Amino acid sequence: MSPKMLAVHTPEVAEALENGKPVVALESTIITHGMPWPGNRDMALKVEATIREAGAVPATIAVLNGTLRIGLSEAEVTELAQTQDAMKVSRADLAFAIAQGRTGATTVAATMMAAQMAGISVFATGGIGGVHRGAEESFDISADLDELGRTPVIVVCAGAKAILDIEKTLEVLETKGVPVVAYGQDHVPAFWSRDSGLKAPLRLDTPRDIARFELTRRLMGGHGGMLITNPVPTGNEIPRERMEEHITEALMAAEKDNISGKEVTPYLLDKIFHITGGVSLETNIALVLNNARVAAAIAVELSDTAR
Ligand code: PSU
Ligand code: MN
Repeated sequence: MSPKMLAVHTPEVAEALENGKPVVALESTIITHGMPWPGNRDMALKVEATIREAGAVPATIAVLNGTLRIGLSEAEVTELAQTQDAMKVSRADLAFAIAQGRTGATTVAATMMAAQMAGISVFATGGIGGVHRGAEESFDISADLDELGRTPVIVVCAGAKAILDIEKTLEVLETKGVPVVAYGQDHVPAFWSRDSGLKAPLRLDTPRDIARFELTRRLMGGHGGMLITNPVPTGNEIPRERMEEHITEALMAAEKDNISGKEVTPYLLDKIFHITGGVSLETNIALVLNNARVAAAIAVELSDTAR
């Protein structure tokens, strides 16, 4: 079986890929484990619409009943958004979910794998996984970082969440040779906030510059992923100091409840959603839409330049 036969594309995505049109991959863990219903479905559909408006084709990726799907219909997005027991599928679980006929939502790592198999080079999400606070004890470091080191896909995010140790996350990315680019500013954004207080290793200001950088990397061969960190729009920002208080509260609750492994990120996100009375969700949706726009613009530039 060839890798292409493992995946089923929607006609829209298949046509776009065949004709070299811009395509943007989207993950699905953000739908099943990152946001509550029905905001999760609204977000997923709005992100797709935003990418179409920007002249690219969205491809939401998930495993449905054992089939790796590159692109979902509106009905499938709606159903997945309501699925309570979807697996959270990362690199370690992707083949398992397919072989076992399971339904699962892909993390950044698994979505990058699927995007590469499908020939999609740009991917938009909210936040990536990273090095958790206290990782020197727990060893909790997301497989997303390893994937960025090995799989040549451009990931557009709003930074790593401040529930993580952003400084250590940047160190690991540097070790793995992943370019971390701040989009339009000097500092790395921190998801809900525009500034993590940390200077970004690299800065680029236009989708064209990012496309040029990527094409140069391709000429060198054997490169992995690239991380574009795009700050949340000013009007939707939650200031860093306020976020820090909420995060401390959520982390204490996680420790009290003995949360570990894959449950950590969804648990913290849910806690923060409740602590902020839902404001964190509005911010989350705004930044994902913003990332979708930038990712689509990069995909458009890449397909123009590659022609
Ligand atoms: N960060 C978010 N929302 C999310 C995730 C991260 O703000 O939904 C999800 C992404 O799918 C990411 C995954 O790839 O969590 C990382 O999980 P882990 O730390 O278990 O690798
Ligand atoms: Mn983890």
